[in-house]
Amino acid sequence: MRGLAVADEVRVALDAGRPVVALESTLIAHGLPRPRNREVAAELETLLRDRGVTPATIAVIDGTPTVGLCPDALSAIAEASDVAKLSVRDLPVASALHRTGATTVAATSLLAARAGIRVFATGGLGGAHRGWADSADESADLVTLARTPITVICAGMKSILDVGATLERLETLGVTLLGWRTNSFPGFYLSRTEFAVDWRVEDARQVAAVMADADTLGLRSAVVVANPVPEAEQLDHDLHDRVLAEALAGAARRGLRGKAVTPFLLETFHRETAGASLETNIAVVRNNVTVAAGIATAWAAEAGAPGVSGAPGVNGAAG
Ligand code: PSU
Ligand code: MN
Repeated sequence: MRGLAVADEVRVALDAGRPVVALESTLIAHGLPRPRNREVAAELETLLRDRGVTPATIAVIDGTPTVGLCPDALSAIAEASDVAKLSVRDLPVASALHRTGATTVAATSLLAARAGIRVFATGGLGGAHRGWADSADESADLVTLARTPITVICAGMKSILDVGATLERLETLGVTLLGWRTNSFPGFYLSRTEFAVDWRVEDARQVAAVMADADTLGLRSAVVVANPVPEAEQLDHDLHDRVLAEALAGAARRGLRGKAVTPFLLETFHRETAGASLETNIAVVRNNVTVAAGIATAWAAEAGAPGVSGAPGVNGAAG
């Protein structure tokens, strides 16, 4: 793989021990409809800058894994109709064939960690799909989080997945799970699910302390911070349940497989809720980015002066 390109402002911030938050591009290219996606991409970066945090949106541009996109690159990812969806296994191909693509939670986590970034905000994680026992459809997000030292702030995972099975897999894989001011695992469009979280944190300093102690213990796995969308912004429960049934039936009818499944389900949701799920989705991401800004700031304070950053033996740093 050719070298990672790290934007100057990101490199400068990391070297100075200032807070940086990674952002994902599949969410932009395949998770949100055009042209709203481009506006949201810019808004998320502004939310971070307003809090004194440097944004690092990650994608592969003409074959170069890029950490921190310039406005043109962000537009290319948001506006082109044929942007590839890149998980970890796709990265060397996109690189070798000089392709442009958006990175999933898995690929974004890997590239962020390589660049020395420890905090990443997204909407929802990929996970075990409903019917996973037959289809074996489990997102590579899970195994990647098992071996990548990054803190991911998300609103859980969408109910298009088998949430219970995904939580079991996260436990098996040794991914640390924290509820952000909640005892209930959040349900992305909905603020709560029937599932409990074992550990609840109240503030960013507690998360930074968990990260520091994970490093001290030599763990190389991710910390997932599950942050519920505020109740006032969640999707109507009945609408949610009806559209979910329709979306799942539609995917089954079309016999969708592999990486086409998640974008199809998301698009169906946005269409069938007449945009209500889109507004909730955007609220979810904004909310996660805001919490991530606080955690990155606490982490910068925890990790201390430049040169003693907590990133433990991350291999193949930018070059
Ligand atoms: N969940 C969402 N929105 C998304 C995704 C997940 O609520 O856009 C994207 C993320 O990039 C995630 C990817 O990493 O889908 C998972 O895809 P798959 O299930 O094909 O691994
Ligand atoms: Mn899949």
